[in-house]
Amino acid sequence: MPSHLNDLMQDTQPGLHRVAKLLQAGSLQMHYQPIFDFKTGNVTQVEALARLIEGTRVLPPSDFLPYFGREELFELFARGLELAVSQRDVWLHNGIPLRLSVNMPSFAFCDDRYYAVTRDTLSRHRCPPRALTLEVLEHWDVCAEITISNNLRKFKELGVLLAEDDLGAGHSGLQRLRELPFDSFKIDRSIICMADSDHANALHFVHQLTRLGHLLGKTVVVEGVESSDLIEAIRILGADAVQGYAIARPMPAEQLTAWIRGGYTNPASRPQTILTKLARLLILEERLSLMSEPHAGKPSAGGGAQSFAAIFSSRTQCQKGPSCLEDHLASFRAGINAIFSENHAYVREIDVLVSAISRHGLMSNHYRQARKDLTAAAMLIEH
Ligand code: G
Ligand code: MN
Repeated sequence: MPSHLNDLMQDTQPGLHRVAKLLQAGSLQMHYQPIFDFKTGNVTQVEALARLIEGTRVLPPSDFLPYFGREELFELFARGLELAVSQRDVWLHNGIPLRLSVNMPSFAFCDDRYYAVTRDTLSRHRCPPRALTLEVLEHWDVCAEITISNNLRKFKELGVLLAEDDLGAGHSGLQRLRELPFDSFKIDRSIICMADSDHANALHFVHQLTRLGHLLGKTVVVEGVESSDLIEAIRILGADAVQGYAIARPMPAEQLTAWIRGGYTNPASRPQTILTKLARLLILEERLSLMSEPHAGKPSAGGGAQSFAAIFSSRTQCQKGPSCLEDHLASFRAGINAIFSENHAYVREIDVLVSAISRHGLMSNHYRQARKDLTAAAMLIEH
């Protein structure tokens, strides 16, 4: 064995022993993070997240998951589910009905024990299966495709909901989303990371992934949301729910009870910022683009202005020829004015933006640059 592997084994064995003992000794505690549902304007669901208690320390999953093998992971799931489902009972008796999300490794679909323990835990607590969402993170290639889909079907028949977790990160890809009957997916926080300055890019992902999810009949949750204006932007873009520090961090059950009782103010009533303006602009773009489908996005080969105008006027419902384009652009401009209305500060940028559309189309670099300039101007004024 190479020496670095030898070192690793020596390092991980005591680690495994320590955390596995904690798990067996009942030191598992679940923390709960609220998921805010836009439709009801309430927290209707919480994600249960595992913590191991070691003395006064609360160990997060990153401190123990790397040491766990199949057996420990199953134990963690079984115990965690039991704790979460019992806690749901307690909340229910206290007049707080909450649905649960529990994380489950994808190889659960090739290990019958996961199905059995889920069925038994739910029935022991008389918990309706639809009150439980199992969030599945992909580490596939663990067993045959056929085994995965058969087992997945068993969970579906039981009636629990299935979510693809961390969509867009690591192994959580679009192929599985297309193939497997997930009820929902969670857009990974890396997708909405606002560290780079191209906010439009992040919002495009949320918007289009949400549209994709809805077209496929799935519910879309955005996770890792760290600011309240981003919550509002995500609402504008049409996602169903959000989760993240901007709402609340994961917390122990009693704390969550108090937090819910304290009442959570609807984040949709926050002031408008550049992110919410940008989200509204993306919706306007979408509308304009649908008016000119299927060609509006294509950069024009010849004279840009003419081709974009021609596309509009060639639409059968467009009786008025080129003036139809003018009508659409006028209402687009009115929409932008309403979004960026403060003291007419952006007249020049808005002019450039609208003319970039009529001359080069919505998907052109000219338009993207004009949108960047408008955003930059708006940010300057905001700060
Ligand atoms: O990937 P999963 O759905 O299991 O996400 C839950 C994890 O993400 C938890 O470990 C939680 O602590 C973490 N988390 C939750 N909200 C946020 C957030 O707003 N920002 C960051 N960086 N992490 C978060
Ligand atoms: Mn999860």
